[in-house]
Amino acid sequence: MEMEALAVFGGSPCALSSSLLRSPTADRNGCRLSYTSSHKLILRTTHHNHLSAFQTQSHLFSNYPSRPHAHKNTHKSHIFLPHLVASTEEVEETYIMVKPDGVQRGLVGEIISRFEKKGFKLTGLKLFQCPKELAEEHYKDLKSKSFFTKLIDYITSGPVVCMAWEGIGVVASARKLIGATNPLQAEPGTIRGDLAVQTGRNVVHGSDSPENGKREIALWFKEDEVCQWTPAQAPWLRE
Ligand code: IDP
Ligand code: MG
Repeated sequence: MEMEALAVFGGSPCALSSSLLRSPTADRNGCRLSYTSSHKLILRTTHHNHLSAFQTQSHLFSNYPSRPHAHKNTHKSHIFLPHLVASTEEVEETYIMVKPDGVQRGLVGEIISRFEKKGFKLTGLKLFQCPKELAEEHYKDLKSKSFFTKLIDYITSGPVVCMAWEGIGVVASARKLIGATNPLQAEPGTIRGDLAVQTGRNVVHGSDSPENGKREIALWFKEDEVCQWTPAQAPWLRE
């Protein structure tokens, strides 16, 4: 559920089988993939800007460290969301995935459209049959949950649509567009609120922190599959 997602923010290194990632080395956006002597690929996240589990009320308003392509304005303003703090200044990346039920139900266009219309920038897109090992790595923080096996079966049951999106505050905003984990509790107007009924068939995934956005994009995309470009509408979206 959304509160659980907040508690798992962190930058712990993860190991994954070399068969999962066809690019032998990749290094983008602070995530480095490298082989060890045992032919494992190691993903190391060097960025530490994240939304940590909040200990005190003062943590409800976070200040992300600047990124090279962040907006120049030095005044940092933030907006408070129920479970995430969205920066109104920092350009972030998030991994969005249409799950197999979304693909089977013909909802791919509808889901992409929600993020496009909002004004975020698509930087990566592919239809992909997810191997079991990758699904387990992606959801490793849920390994102890009773539904873990069912979740892996679900995610690998058919093709998914993998997407990388970029924009100011995109991580928290995408979570708002997606809605609550349980679609029956998701607000109307959100993707899950409008298009799904069950937690186990909730049609879409969205990263739960900027750090996990980077981690997940590096996990699901090869370096050359992510495209940097400038949308023609950019000046009409940002002052
Ligand atoms: P999130 O997708 O809203 O971030 P998480 O708690 O991170 O929610 O759970 C990941 C995914 O695991 C959910 O989207 C859903 O597909 C599945 N899931 C979570 N809780 C349950 C459950 O209680 N039963 C079955 N599946 C679940
Ligand atoms: Mg989650």
